[in-house]
Amino acid sequence: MQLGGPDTFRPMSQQAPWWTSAVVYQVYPRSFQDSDGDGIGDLGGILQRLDHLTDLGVDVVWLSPVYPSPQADNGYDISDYQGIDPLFGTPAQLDELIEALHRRGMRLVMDLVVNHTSDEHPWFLESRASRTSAKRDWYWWRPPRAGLAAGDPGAEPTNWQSFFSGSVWELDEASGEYFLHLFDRKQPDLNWENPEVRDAVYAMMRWWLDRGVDGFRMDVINMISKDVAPDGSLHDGPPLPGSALGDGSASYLCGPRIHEFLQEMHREVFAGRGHAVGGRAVGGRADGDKALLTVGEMPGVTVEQARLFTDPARAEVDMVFQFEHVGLDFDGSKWRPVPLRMRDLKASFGRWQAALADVGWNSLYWDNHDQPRAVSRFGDDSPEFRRDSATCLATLLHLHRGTPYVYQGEELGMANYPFAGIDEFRDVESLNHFAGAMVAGEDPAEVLAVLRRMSRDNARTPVQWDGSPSAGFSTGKPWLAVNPDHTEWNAAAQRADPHSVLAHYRRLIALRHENPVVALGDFTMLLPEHDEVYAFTRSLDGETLLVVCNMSRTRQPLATLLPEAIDAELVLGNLPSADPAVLGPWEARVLRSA
Ligand code: TEU
Repeated sequence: MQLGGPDTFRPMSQQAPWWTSAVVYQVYPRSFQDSDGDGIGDLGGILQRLDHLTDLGVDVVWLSPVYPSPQADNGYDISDYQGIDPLFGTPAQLDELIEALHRRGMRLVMDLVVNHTSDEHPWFLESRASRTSAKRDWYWWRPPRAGLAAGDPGAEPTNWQSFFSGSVWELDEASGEYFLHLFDRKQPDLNWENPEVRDAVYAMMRWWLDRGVDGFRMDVINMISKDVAPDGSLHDGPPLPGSALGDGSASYLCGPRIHEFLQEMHREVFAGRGHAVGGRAVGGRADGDKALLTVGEMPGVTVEQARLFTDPARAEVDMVFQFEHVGLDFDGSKWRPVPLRMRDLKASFGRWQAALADVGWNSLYWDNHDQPRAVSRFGDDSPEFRRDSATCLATLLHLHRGTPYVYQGEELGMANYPFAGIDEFRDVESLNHFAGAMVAGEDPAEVLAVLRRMSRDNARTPVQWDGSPSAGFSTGKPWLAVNPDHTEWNAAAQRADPHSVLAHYRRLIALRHENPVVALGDFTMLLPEHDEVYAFTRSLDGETLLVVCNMSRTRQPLATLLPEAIDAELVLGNLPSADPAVLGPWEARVLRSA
Protein backbone atom coordinates (compact mmCIF):
# COMPACT_ATOMS: atom_id res chain seq x y z
CA MET A 1 0.00 0.00 0.00
CA GLN A 2 1.54 3.26 -1.12
CA LEU A 3 0.00 6.47 0.09
CA GLY A 4 1.00 10.05 -0.43
CA GLY A 5 1.63 10.92 -4.05
CA PRO A 6 4.46 13.02 -5.44
CA ASP A 7 2.63 16.21 -4.54
CA THR A 8 2.35 15.35 -0.84
CA PHE A 9 3.87 18.29 0.99
CA ARG A 10 6.03 17.02 3.83
CA PRO A 11 8.41 19.72 5.03
CA MET A 12 8.85 18.04 8.43
CA SER A 13 10.68 15.03 6.97
CA GLN A 14 13.55 17.22 5.84
CA GLN A 15 14.39 18.99 9.06
CA ALA A 16 12.23 17.44 11.72
CA PRO A 17 12.51 19.05 15.16
CA TRP A 18 13.67 16.69 17.91
CA TRP A 19 10.26 16.59 19.56
CA THR A 20 8.65 14.88 16.57
CA SER A 21 10.20 11.61 17.73
CA ALA A 22 10.02 12.37 21.47
CA VAL A 23 7.67 11.13 24.17
CA VAL A 24 6.80 13.34 27.15
CA TYR A 25 6.05 12.03 30.64
CA GLN A 26 3.94 14.13 32.99
CA VAL A 27 4.79 14.15 36.68
CA TYR A 28 2.09 15.43 39.04
CA PRO A 29 4.47 15.92 41.95
CA ARG A 30 1.94 15.71 44.76
CA SER A 31 1.12 12.12 43.79
CA PHE A 32 4.35 10.78 42.27
CA GLN A 33 6.66 9.89 45.18
CA ASP A 34 6.95 11.17 48.74
CA SER A 35 10.45 11.24 50.22
CA ASP A 36 9.82 12.81 53.65
CA GLY A 37 6.82 10.91 54.96
CA ASP A 38 4.32 13.81 55.00
CA GLY A 39 2.05 11.95 52.58
CA ILE A 40 2.65 14.44 49.76
CA GLY A 41 4.95 13.71 46.84
CA ASP A 42 8.01 15.94 46.41
CA LEU A 43 11.15 16.67 44.41
CA GLY A 44 13.19 14.30 46.57
CA GLY A 45 10.74 11.60 45.57
CA ILE A 46 11.11 12.34 41.87
CA LEU A 47 14.90 12.15 42.23
CA GLN A 48 14.49 8.68 43.74
CA ARG A 49 12.40 7.43 40.84
CA LEU A 50 14.43 8.55 37.84
CA ASP A 51 15.30 4.96 36.93
CA HIS A 52 11.62 4.40 36.19
CA LEU A 53 11.72 7.16 33.58
CA THR A 54 14.99 5.98 32.07
CA ASP A 55 13.64 2.44 31.92
CA LEU A 56 10.51 3.65 30.15
CA GLY A 57 12.64 5.57 27.66
CA VAL A 58 10.86 8.93 27.73
CA ASP A 59 12.62 12.03 26.44
CA VAL A 60 10.99 14.85 28.37
CA VAL A 61 9.51 15.32 31.83
CA TRP A 62 6.72 17.86 32.21
CA LEU A 63 6.50 18.80 35.86
CA SER A 64 3.18 20.14 37.15
CA PRO A 65 3.60 23.21 39.42
CA VAL A 66 6.02 23.03 42.36
CA TYR A 67 6.10 26.79 43.04
CA PRO A 68 5.07 28.35 46.36
CA SER A 69 1.30 28.18 46.52
CA PRO A 70 -1.58 28.13 49.01
CA GLN A 71 -2.52 24.90 47.16
CA ALA A 72 -6.13 25.91 46.58
CA ASP A 73 -5.84 24.17 43.18
CA ASN A 74 -2.86 21.92 43.96
CA GLY A 75 -0.27 24.44 42.84
CA TYR A 76 -2.11 25.95 39.85
CA ASP A 77 -2.55 28.94 42.17
CA ILE A 78 0.97 30.37 42.37
CA SER A 79 2.11 32.93 44.94
CA ASP A 80 5.78 33.11 43.83
CA TYR A 81 6.83 32.24 40.28
CA GLN A 82 10.52 32.01 41.13
CA GLY A 83 10.58 29.72 44.12
CA ILE A 84 9.85 26.16 45.20
CA ASP A 85 7.12 25.40 47.72
CA PRO A 86 8.71 23.86 50.86
CA LEU A 87 5.99 21.23 50.55
CA PHE A 88 7.83 19.98 47.47
CA GLY A 89 11.44 20.67 48.50
CA THR A 90 14.06 23.31 47.78
CA PRO A 91 15.37 25.30 44.80
CA ALA A 92 18.59 23.28 45.13
CA GLN A 93 16.62 20.07 44.55
CA LEU A 94 15.07 21.55 41.42
CA ASP A 95 18.58 22.32 40.15
CA GLU A 96 19.55 18.78 41.04
CA LEU A 97 16.59 17.46 39.06
CA ILE A 98 17.50 19.52 35.99
CA GLU A 99 21.05 18.24 36.21
CA ALA A 100 20.07 14.60 36.78
CA LEU A 101 17.59 14.59 33.91
CA HIS A 102 20.08 16.19 31.54
CA ARG A 103 22.71 13.65 32.52
CA ARG A 104 20.26 10.92 31.56
CA GLY A 105 19.51 12.62 28.22
CA MET A 106 16.07 13.86 29.29
CA ARG A 107 14.72 17.41 29.35
CA LEU A 108 12.62 19.24 31.91
CA VAL A 109 9.56 21.24 30.92
CA MET A 110 8.01 23.38 33.66
CA ASP A 111 4.35 24.27 34.06
CA LEU A 112 3.73 27.93 33.32
CA VAL A 113 0.53 29.25 34.92
CA VAL A 114 0.21 32.88 33.86
CA ASN A 115 -3.45 33.33 33.01
CA HIS A 116 -3.87 33.84 36.75
CA THR A 117 -1.89 33.98 39.98
CA SER A 118 -2.85 33.08 43.50
CA ASP A 119 -4.77 35.76 45.38
CA GLU A 120 -1.84 35.54 47.81
CA HIS A 121 0.73 36.53 45.16
CA PRO A 122 2.38 39.87 46.11
CA TRP A 123 1.21 41.30 42.77
CA PHE A 124 -2.41 40.67 43.69
CA LEU A 125 -1.99 41.80 47.29
CA GLU A 126 -0.66 45.10 45.99
CA SER A 127 -3.35 45.30 43.31
CA ARG A 128 -6.07 44.73 45.88
CA ALA A 129 -4.63 47.22 48.40
CA SER A 130 -6.45 50.21 46.90
CA ARG A 131 -8.16 51.48 43.77
CA THR A 132 -5.14 53.69 43.15
CA SER A 133 -2.49 51.01 43.65
CA ALA A 134 0.25 51.02 41.00
CA LYS A 135 -0.64 47.38 40.25
CA ARG A 136 -4.44 47.89 40.28
CA ASP A 137 -4.52 47.38 36.52
CA TRP A 138 -2.47 44.14 36.65
CA TYR A 139 -5.75 42.29 37.29
CA TRP A 140 -9.33 42.70 36.06
CA TRP A 141 -11.11 45.02 38.49
CA ARG A 142 -14.58 46.22 37.53
CA PRO A 143 -17.40 48.17 39.24
CA PRO A 144 -20.82 46.60 39.77
CA ARG A 145 -23.18 46.44 36.80
CA ALA A 146 -24.73 49.84 36.00
CA GLY A 147 -27.70 50.66 38.21
CA LEU A 148 -26.86 48.02 40.83
CA ALA A 149 -24.88 48.21 44.05
CA ALA A 150 -21.91 46.01 44.93
CA GLY A 151 -23.20 42.73 46.32
CA ASP A 152 -26.70 43.02 44.81
CA PRO A 153 -27.85 39.83 43.12
CA GLY A 154 -26.81 40.09 39.45
CA ALA A 155 -24.49 43.04 40.09
CA GLU A 156 -21.49 41.10 38.79
CA PRO A 157 -19.91 42.96 35.84
CA THR A 158 -20.69 40.07 33.44
CA ASN A 159 -22.76 36.88 33.66
CA TRP A 160 -19.87 34.49 33.01
CA GLN A 161 -19.78 31.17 34.85
CA SER A 162 -16.46 30.09 36.34
CA PHE A 163 -14.86 26.74 35.38
CA PHE A 164 -15.11 25.81 39.05
CA SER A 165 -18.82 26.74 39.59
CA GLY A 166 -20.45 30.07 40.38
CA SER A 167 -19.67 33.50 38.95
CA VAL A 168 -16.19 34.46 37.72
CA TRP A 169 -16.49 37.69 39.73
CA GLU A 170 -15.58 38.01 43.38
CA LEU A 171 -16.50 41.14 45.31
CA ASP A 172 -13.76 42.88 47.23
CA GLU A 173 -15.73 44.53 50.04
CA ALA A 174 -13.02 47.05 50.85
CA SER A 175 -12.98 48.74 47.44
CA GLY A 176 -16.51 47.85 46.34
CA GLU A 177 -15.17 46.43 43.08
CA TYR A 178 -15.15 42.92 41.67
CA PHE A 179 -12.13 40.99 40.38
CA LEU A 180 -12.22 38.37 37.62
CA HIS A 181 -11.31 34.71 38.17
CA LEU A 182 -12.07 32.23 35.38
CA PHE A 183 -11.15 29.43 37.81
CA ASP A 184 -11.34 29.46 41.62
CA ARG A 185 -11.81 32.69 43.56
CA LYS A 186 -8.27 32.16 44.80
CA GLN A 187 -7.01 32.36 41.17
CA PRO A 188 -7.48 35.99 39.99
CA ASP A 189 -6.84 36.52 36.23
CA LEU A 190 -3.86 38.65 35.24
CA ASN A 191 -4.56 41.53 32.87
CA TRP A 192 -2.42 40.82 29.80
CA GLU A 193 -3.55 44.09 28.23
CA ASN A 194 -1.07 45.75 30.58
CA PRO A 195 2.47 45.63 29.09
CA GLU A 196 4.01 45.63 32.57
CA VAL A 197 2.33 42.31 33.27
CA ARG A 198 3.68 40.81 30.08
CA ASP A 199 7.20 42.08 30.75
CA ALA A 200 7.14 40.63 34.26
CA VAL A 201 6.03 37.25 32.94
CA TYR A 202 8.65 37.19 30.18
CA ALA A 203 11.41 38.13 32.63
CA MET A 204 10.33 35.27 34.89
CA MET A 205 10.38 32.82 31.95
CA ARG A 206 13.87 33.90 30.90
CA TRP A 207 15.01 33.40 34.49
CA TRP A 208 13.85 29.76 34.37
CA LEU A 209 15.49 29.13 31.02
CA ASP A 210 18.73 30.60 32.36
CA ARG A 211 18.40 28.16 35.21
CA GLY A 212 18.44 25.31 32.70
CA VAL A 213 14.84 24.26 32.11
CA ASP A 214 13.99 23.17 28.59
CA GLY A 215 10.60 24.73 27.98
CA PHE A 216 7.11 25.24 29.27
CA ARG A 217 3.69 23.66 29.27
CA MET A 218 1.49 26.75 29.30
CA ASP A 219 -1.64 26.46 31.38
CA VAL A 220 -4.85 27.70 29.68
CA ILE A 221 -2.68 29.97 27.58
CA ASN A 222 -5.47 30.59 25.05
CA MET A 223 -7.41 32.45 27.78
CA ILE A 224 -4.93 35.29 28.36
CA SER A 225 -6.49 37.68 25.82
CA LYS A 226 -9.96 38.89 26.77
CA ASP A 227 -12.32 40.63 24.37
CA VAL A 228 -12.53 44.01 26.05
CA ALA A 229 -14.46 46.94 24.58
CA PRO A 230 -12.70 50.31 24.10
CA ASP A 231 -14.53 51.63 27.18
CA GLY A 232 -13.10 48.75 29.23
CA SER A 233 -16.30 46.77 29.53
CA LEU A 234 -16.61 43.02 28.99
CA HIS A 235 -19.60 41.40 27.29
CA ASP A 236 -22.23 39.06 28.73
CA GLY A 237 -22.35 35.58 27.21
CA PRO A 238 -25.34 33.50 26.13
CA PRO A 239 -27.31 32.21 29.14
CA LEU A 240 -26.57 28.66 30.31
CA PRO A 241 -29.60 26.36 30.41
CA GLY A 242 -31.23 26.33 33.84
CA SER A 243 -28.82 28.89 35.27
CA ALA A 244 -28.71 32.61 35.99
CA LEU A 245 -25.16 32.57 34.63
CA GLY A 246 -23.91 32.61 31.06
CA ASP A 247 -21.12 31.16 28.91
CA GLY A 248 -18.44 33.81 28.58
CA SER A 249 -16.05 31.69 26.56
CA ALA A 250 -16.48 33.74 23.36
CA SER A 251 -14.87 36.60 25.29
CA TYR A 252 -11.82 34.74 26.52
CA LEU A 253 -11.04 31.66 24.37
CA CYS A 254 -8.49 32.65 21.71
CA GLY A 255 -9.30 36.31 22.27
CA PRO A 256 -8.43 39.16 19.88
CA ARG A 257 -4.76 39.57 20.91
CA ILE A 258 -3.82 35.94 21.62
CA HIS A 259 -1.56 35.51 18.59
CA GLU A 260 0.07 38.87 19.18
CA PHE A 261 0.82 37.94 22.80
CA LEU A 262 2.28 34.54 21.94
CA GLN A 263 4.43 35.99 19.17
CA GLU A 264 5.67 38.65 21.53
CA MET A 265 6.42 36.00 24.15
CA HIS A 266 8.34 34.01 21.58
CA ARG A 267 10.42 37.03 20.60
CA GLU A 268 11.06 38.11 24.17
CA VAL A 269 11.73 34.68 25.67
CA PHE A 270 12.57 31.93 23.20
CA ALA A 271 14.10 33.40 20.07
CA GLY A 272 17.67 32.15 19.62
CA ARG A 273 17.80 30.33 22.95
CA GLY A 274 18.21 26.65 22.06
CA HIS A 275 20.68 24.63 24.10
CA ALA A 276 21.88 21.06 23.90
CA VAL A 277 21.10 18.60 26.68
CA GLY A 278 24.04 17.07 28.52
CA GLY A 279 26.29 18.21 25.70
CA ARG A 280 24.65 15.90 23.19
CA ALA A 281 21.75 15.97 20.84
CA VAL A 282 18.76 14.11 22.25
CA GLY A 283 17.14 11.51 20.03
CA GLY A 284 20.29 11.09 17.98
CA ARG A 285 19.76 14.08 15.73
CA ALA A 286 21.34 17.48 15.56
CA ASP A 287 19.13 19.92 17.39
CA GLY A 288 19.78 23.00 15.38
CA ASP A 289 18.87 26.09 17.33
CA LYS A 290 15.54 24.85 18.65
CA ALA A 291 16.19 22.61 21.63
CA LEU A 292 13.32 23.92 23.72
CA LEU A 293 9.73 22.66 23.85
CA THR A 294 6.61 24.77 24.21
CA VAL A 295 3.12 23.33 24.46
CA GLY A 296 0.06 25.48 25.01
CA GLU A 297 -2.88 24.03 26.90
CA MET A 298 -5.90 25.34 25.00
CA PRO A 299 -9.40 24.28 26.03
CA GLY A 300 -11.85 24.87 23.19
CA VAL A 301 -9.18 25.47 20.55
CA THR A 302 -10.32 24.69 17.00
CA VAL A 303 -8.19 22.99 14.33
CA GLU A 304 -8.11 26.23 12.36
CA GLN A 305 -6.71 28.10 15.35
CA ALA A 306 -4.30 25.27 16.15
CA ARG A 307 -2.81 25.52 12.67
CA LEU A 308 -2.02 29.15 13.34
CA PHE A 309 -0.66 28.55 16.83
CA THR A 310 1.69 25.75 15.70
CA ASP A 311 2.80 27.00 12.28
CA PRO A 312 6.58 27.28 12.78
CA ALA A 313 6.69 30.29 10.46
CA ARG A 314 4.50 32.26 12.90
CA ALA A 315 6.76 31.50 15.92
CA GLU A 316 4.10 31.03 18.63
CA VAL A 317 4.21 27.54 20.25
CA ASP A 318 5.45 24.12 19.09
CA MET A 319 2.20 22.30 19.79
CA VAL A 320 -1.08 22.64 21.66
CA PHE A 321 -3.22 20.44 23.88
CA GLN A 322 -6.65 20.39 22.31
CA PHE A 323 -9.73 19.07 24.12
CA GLU A 324 -12.02 17.74 21.42
CA HIS A 325 -11.49 14.01 22.02
CA VAL A 326 -11.87 14.35 25.79
CA GLY A 327 -15.18 16.13 25.28
CA LEU A 328 -16.86 13.40 23.23
CA ASP A 329 -18.21 11.45 26.19
CA PHE A 330 -20.21 14.25 27.74
CA ASP A 331 -22.89 16.62 26.63
CA GLY A 332 -21.54 20.17 26.95
CA SER A 333 -20.79 19.88 30.66
CA LYS A 334 -18.42 17.22 31.99
CA TRP A 335 -21.06 16.48 34.64
CA ARG A 336 -23.46 15.21 31.94
CA PRO A 337 -21.66 12.11 30.63
CA VAL A 338 -22.85 10.26 27.52
CA PRO A 339 -21.44 7.12 25.87
CA LEU A 340 -18.52 7.64 23.49
CA ARG A 341 -19.23 6.76 19.86
CA MET A 342 -16.22 5.34 18.05
CA ARG A 343 -17.08 7.16 14.82
CA ASP A 344 -16.97 10.49 16.66
CA LEU A 345 -13.53 9.68 18.02
CA LYS A 346 -12.31 8.77 14.54
CA ALA A 347 -13.84 11.86 12.97
CA SER A 348 -12.20 14.04 15.60
CA PHE A 349 -8.70 12.55 15.60
CA GLY A 350 -8.89 12.21 11.80
CA ARG A 351 -9.69 15.90 11.41
CA TRP A 352 -6.78 16.93 13.65
CA GLN A 353 -4.38 14.62 11.86
CA ALA A 354 -5.42 16.04 8.49
CA ALA A 355 -5.47 19.68 9.57
CA LEU A 356 -1.94 19.58 11.00
CA ALA A 357 -0.44 17.37 8.28
CA ASP A 358 1.31 20.04 6.24
CA VAL A 359 1.63 22.81 8.82
CA GLY A 360 1.90 22.57 12.60
CA TRP A 361 2.04 19.60 14.93
CA ASN A 362 -0.25 17.56 17.19
CA SER A 363 0.19 16.60 20.81
CA LEU A 364 -1.40 13.25 21.70
CA TYR A 365 -2.87 12.36 25.07
CA TRP A 366 -5.56 10.32 26.79
CA ASP A 367 -4.70 11.21 30.35
CA ASN A 368 -3.43 14.06 32.46
CA HIS A 369 -4.05 15.34 35.98
CA ASP A 370 -7.44 16.78 34.91
CA GLN A 371 -8.89 13.71 33.20
CA PRO A 372 -10.31 10.47 34.58
CA ARG A 373 -8.12 7.42 33.93
CA ALA A 374 -8.20 6.37 30.28
CA VAL A 375 -8.48 2.63 30.90
CA SER A 376 -11.68 3.25 32.92
CA ARG A 377 -13.00 5.89 30.56
CA PHE A 378 -12.20 4.68 27.04
CA GLY A 379 -11.06 1.11 27.75
CA ASP A 380 -12.44 -1.68 29.90
CA ASP A 381 -11.13 -1.85 33.46
CA SER A 382 -12.76 -5.18 34.29
CA PRO A 383 -10.14 -7.72 35.47
CA GLU A 384 -10.44 -9.67 32.23
CA PHE A 385 -9.74 -6.82 29.81
CA ARG A 386 -7.88 -4.18 31.78
CA ARG A 387 -4.38 -5.04 30.58
CA ASP A 388 -5.48 -5.61 27.01
CA SER A 389 -7.57 -2.46 26.73
CA ALA A 390 -4.86 -0.30 28.36
CA THR A 391 -2.28 -1.55 25.85
CA CYS A 392 -4.75 -1.24 22.96
CA LEU A 393 -5.47 2.41 23.83
CA ALA A 394 -1.75 3.10 24.13
CA THR A 395 -1.03 1.57 20.72
CA LEU A 396 -3.79 3.55 19.07
CA LEU A 397 -2.56 6.86 20.49
CA HIS A 398 1.19 6.36 20.09
CA LEU A 399 0.88 5.37 16.45
CA HIS A 400 -0.75 8.68 15.52
CA ARG A 401 1.33 11.54 14.15
CA GLY A 402 2.20 13.93 16.94
CA THR A 403 4.05 13.97 20.24
CA PRO A 404 2.61 11.49 22.77
CA TYR A 405 2.22 12.46 26.43
CA VAL A 406 2.18 9.73 29.09
CA TYR A 407 0.60 10.73 32.40
CA GLN A 408 2.10 9.10 35.50
CA GLY A 409 0.52 5.72 36.20
CA GLU A 410 -0.99 5.44 32.71
CA GLU A 411 1.99 3.25 31.82
CA LEU A 412 0.90 0.90 34.64
CA GLY A 413 -2.75 0.73 33.57
CA MET A 414 -3.88 2.68 36.66
CA ALA A 415 -7.68 2.95 36.84
CA ASN A 416 -10.31 5.24 38.40
CA TYR A 417 -10.72 5.12 42.18
CA PRO A 418 -13.83 3.56 43.76
CA PHE A 419 -14.89 6.74 45.60
CA ALA A 420 -17.61 5.91 48.15
CA GLY A 421 -18.49 9.37 49.53
CA ILE A 422 -17.85 13.08 49.04
CA ASP A 423 -15.42 13.11 51.98
CA GLU A 424 -12.99 11.06 49.86
CA PHE A 425 -12.59 13.79 47.23
CA ARG A 426 -9.99 16.57 47.52
CA ASP A 427 -10.26 18.46 44.22
CA VAL A 428 -11.65 22.00 44.40
CA GLU A 429 -13.57 21.41 41.17
CA SER A 430 -15.29 18.28 42.53
CA LEU A 431 -16.02 19.84 45.92
CA ASN A 432 -17.40 23.07 44.42
CA HIS A 433 -19.55 21.11 42.00
CA PHE A 434 -20.96 18.92 44.75
CA ALA A 435 -21.71 21.92 46.98
CA GLY A 436 -23.41 23.77 44.10
CA ALA A 437 -25.47 20.71 43.15
CA MET A 438 -26.66 20.31 46.73
CA VAL A 439 -27.77 23.95 46.85
CA ALA A 440 -29.62 23.35 43.58
CA GLY A 441 -31.41 20.39 45.18
CA GLU A 442 -29.88 17.62 43.05
CA ASP A 443 -29.85 13.99 44.19
CA PRO A 444 -26.57 13.40 46.09
CA ALA A 445 -26.31 9.79 44.93
CA GLU A 446 -26.55 10.83 41.29
CA VAL A 447 -24.05 13.65 41.70
CA LEU A 448 -21.63 11.25 43.38
CA ALA A 449 -22.02 8.70 40.59
CA VAL A 450 -20.98 11.33 38.04
CA LEU A 451 -18.08 12.52 40.22
CA ARG A 452 -16.87 8.95 40.55
CA ARG A 453 -16.71 8.80 36.78
CA MET A 454 -15.43 12.28 35.90
CA SER A 455 -13.60 13.73 38.92
CA ARG A 456 -10.03 14.88 38.40
CA ASP A 457 -9.16 13.08 41.65
CA ASN A 458 -9.26 9.82 39.68
CA ALA A 459 -6.01 10.92 38.08
CA ARG A 460 -4.48 12.15 41.31
CA THR A 461 -4.33 9.06 43.52
CA PRO A 462 -0.72 8.12 44.32
CA VAL A 463 1.38 6.25 41.79
CA GLN A 464 1.33 2.54 42.52
CA TRP A 465 4.96 1.52 42.85
CA ASP A 466 4.48 -1.75 44.74
CA GLY A 467 1.97 -3.85 46.65
CA SER A 468 2.80 -2.54 50.15
CA PRO A 469 0.11 -0.66 52.16
CA SER A 470 0.90 2.81 50.73
CA ALA A 471 2.00 1.38 47.39
CA GLY A 472 5.60 2.48 48.02
CA PHE A 473 4.43 6.08 47.56
CA SER A 474 4.90 7.27 51.14
CA THR A 475 5.82 6.08 54.61
CA GLY A 476 3.10 8.42 55.94
CA LYS A 477 -0.61 8.78 55.24
CA PRO A 478 -1.09 9.69 51.55
CA TRP A 479 -2.95 13.00 51.00
CA LEU A 480 -5.38 11.15 48.70
CA ALA A 481 -6.09 7.47 49.20
CA VAL A 482 -4.11 4.88 47.28
CA ASN A 483 -6.29 2.81 44.98
CA PRO A 484 -6.95 -0.57 46.70
CA ASP A 485 -6.13 -2.34 43.41
CA HIS A 486 -2.43 -1.47 43.89
CA THR A 487 -1.81 -4.88 45.45
CA GLU A 488 -2.12 -6.27 41.93
CA TRP A 489 -1.52 -3.23 39.70
CA ASN A 490 1.88 -1.79 40.47
CA ALA A 491 5.24 -1.04 38.88
CA ALA A 492 7.19 -3.69 40.80
CA ALA A 493 4.92 -6.43 39.50
CA GLN A 494 5.15 -5.15 35.94
CA ARG A 495 8.81 -4.26 35.60
CA ALA A 496 10.08 -7.70 34.73
CA ASP A 497 6.91 -8.98 33.06
CA PRO A 498 7.22 -8.77 29.26
CA HIS A 499 3.43 -8.86 28.93
CA SER A 500 2.78 -5.96 31.30
CA VAL A 501 1.27 -2.62 30.38
CA LEU A 502 4.60 -1.08 31.37
CA ALA A 503 6.54 -3.31 28.97
CA HIS A 504 4.15 -2.39 26.20
CA TYR A 505 4.65 1.36 26.76
CA ARG A 506 8.40 0.77 26.72
CA ARG A 507 8.07 -0.93 23.30
CA LEU A 508 5.84 1.81 21.89
CA ILE A 509 8.26 4.53 22.97
CA ALA A 510 11.21 2.65 21.49
CA LEU A 511 9.30 2.17 18.23
CA ARG A 512 8.80 5.93 17.87
CA HIS A 513 12.51 6.50 18.47
CA GLU A 514 13.58 3.89 15.97
CA ASN A 515 11.07 4.23 13.18
CA PRO A 516 10.71 7.54 11.29
CA VAL A 517 7.36 6.35 9.88
CA VAL A 518 5.91 6.47 13.40
CA ALA A 519 7.22 9.96 13.99
CA LEU A 520 6.65 11.54 10.61
CA GLY A 521 4.56 9.31 8.34
CA ASP A 522 1.42 10.59 6.67
CA PHE A 523 -1.82 9.51 8.36
CA THR A 524 -4.84 7.98 6.62
CA MET A 525 -7.94 6.86 8.53
CA LEU A 526 -9.56 3.57 7.47
CA LEU A 527 -13.06 2.23 8.24
CA PRO A 528 -14.34 5.62 9.48
CA GLU A 529 -17.85 4.27 10.11
CA HIS A 530 -16.93 1.07 11.95
CA ASP A 531 -18.18 1.07 15.55
CA GLU A 532 -15.48 -1.10 17.07
CA VAL A 533 -12.36 -1.33 14.91
CA TYR A 534 -10.09 1.71 14.78
CA ALA A 535 -7.68 1.37 11.84
CA PHE A 536 -5.29 3.67 9.97
CA THR A 537 -2.08 3.75 8.00
CA ARG A 538 1.11 5.74 8.39
CA SER A 539 3.37 6.11 5.34
CA LEU A 540 6.76 7.63 4.68
CA ASP A 541 9.20 7.23 1.82
CA GLY A 542 7.63 4.06 0.45
CA GLU A 543 7.12 2.33 3.80
CA THR A 544 3.60 1.87 5.19
CA LEU A 545 2.49 0.80 8.64
CA LEU A 546 -1.06 -0.47 9.08
CA VAL A 547 -2.48 -0.10 12.59
CA VAL A 548 -5.57 -2.06 13.64
CA CYS A 549 -7.14 -1.77 17.08
CA ASN A 550 -10.18 -3.61 18.33
CA MET A 551 -11.82 -1.19 20.75
CA SER A 552 -14.30 -3.78 22.04
CA ARG A 553 -14.77 -7.21 23.62
CA THR A 554 -16.11 -8.60 20.34
CA ARG A 555 -13.84 -10.65 18.06
CA GLN A 556 -13.45 -8.98 14.67
CA PRO A 557 -13.15 -10.66 11.24
CA LEU A 558 -9.98 -8.91 10.13
CA ALA A 559 -9.79 -10.97 6.94
CA THR A 560 -13.07 -9.44 5.76
CA LEU A 561 -12.55 -5.95 7.14
CA LEU A 562 -8.98 -5.37 6.01
CA PRO A 563 -7.71 -8.26 3.87
CA GLU A 564 -4.37 -6.50 3.37
CA ALA A 565 -3.67 -7.04 7.08
CA ILE A 566 -3.49 -10.80 6.80
CA ASP A 567 -0.14 -11.20 5.06
CA ALA A 568 1.47 -8.16 6.60
CA GLU A 569 4.43 -8.50 8.93
CA LEU A 570 3.75 -7.93 12.63
CA VAL A 571 5.90 -5.07 13.94
CA LEU A 572 4.31 -4.83 17.38
CA GLY A 573 1.17 -6.29 18.96
CA ASN A 574 -0.39 -6.26 22.40
CA LEU A 575 -1.50 -9.92 22.45
CA PRO A 576 0.08 -13.18 21.41
CA SER A 577 -1.83 -13.47 18.12
CA ALA A 578 -3.47 -16.80 17.66
CA ASP A 579 -5.25 -16.26 14.36
CA PRO A 580 -3.99 -13.64 11.88
CA ALA A 581 -7.46 -13.46 10.31
CA VAL A 582 -9.26 -12.54 13.54
CA LEU A 583 -8.69 -9.62 15.87
CA GLY A 584 -9.31 -10.67 19.48
CA PRO A 585 -10.99 -8.51 22.15
CA TRP A 586 -9.00 -5.25 22.60
CA GLU A 587 -6.26 -6.59 20.36
CA ALA A 588 -4.01 -4.05 18.65
CA ARG A 589 -1.51 -4.76 15.86
CA VAL A 590 1.03 -2.59 14.13
CA LEU A 591 1.75 -4.23 10.77
CA ARG A 592 4.17 -3.52 7.95
CA SER A 593 2.30 -3.70 4.68
CA ALA A 594 3.78 -6.08 2.14
O1 TEU B 1 -6.82 23.27 33.30
C1 TEU B 1 -7.62 23.99 32.47
C2 TEU B 1 -8.92 23.41 32.08
O2 TEU B 1 -9.72 24.12 31.49
C3 TEU B 1 -9.27 22.06 32.41
O3 TEU B 1 -8.62 20.99 32.05
C4 TEU B 1 -10.00 22.03 33.67
O4 TEU B 1 -9.35 21.33 34.67
C5 TEU B 1 -11.28 21.37 33.35
O5 TEU B 1 -11.94 22.16 32.43
C6 TEU B 1 -12.12 21.23 34.52
O6 TEU B 1 -13.25 20.54 34.13
C7 TEU B 1 -5.68 23.85 33.77
C8 TEU B 1 -4.95 22.90 34.69
O7 TEU B 1 -4.55 21.78 33.97
C9 TEU B 1 -5.87 22.56 35.84
O8 TEU B 1 -5.33 21.59 36.69
C10 TEU B 1 -6.12 23.84 36.59
O9 TEU B 1 -7.07 23.60 37.60
C11 TEU B 1 -6.64 24.94 35.67
O10 TEU B 1 -5.93 25.05 34.46
C12 TEU B 1 -6.48 26.27 36.34
O11 TEU B 1 -5.13 26.59 36.45
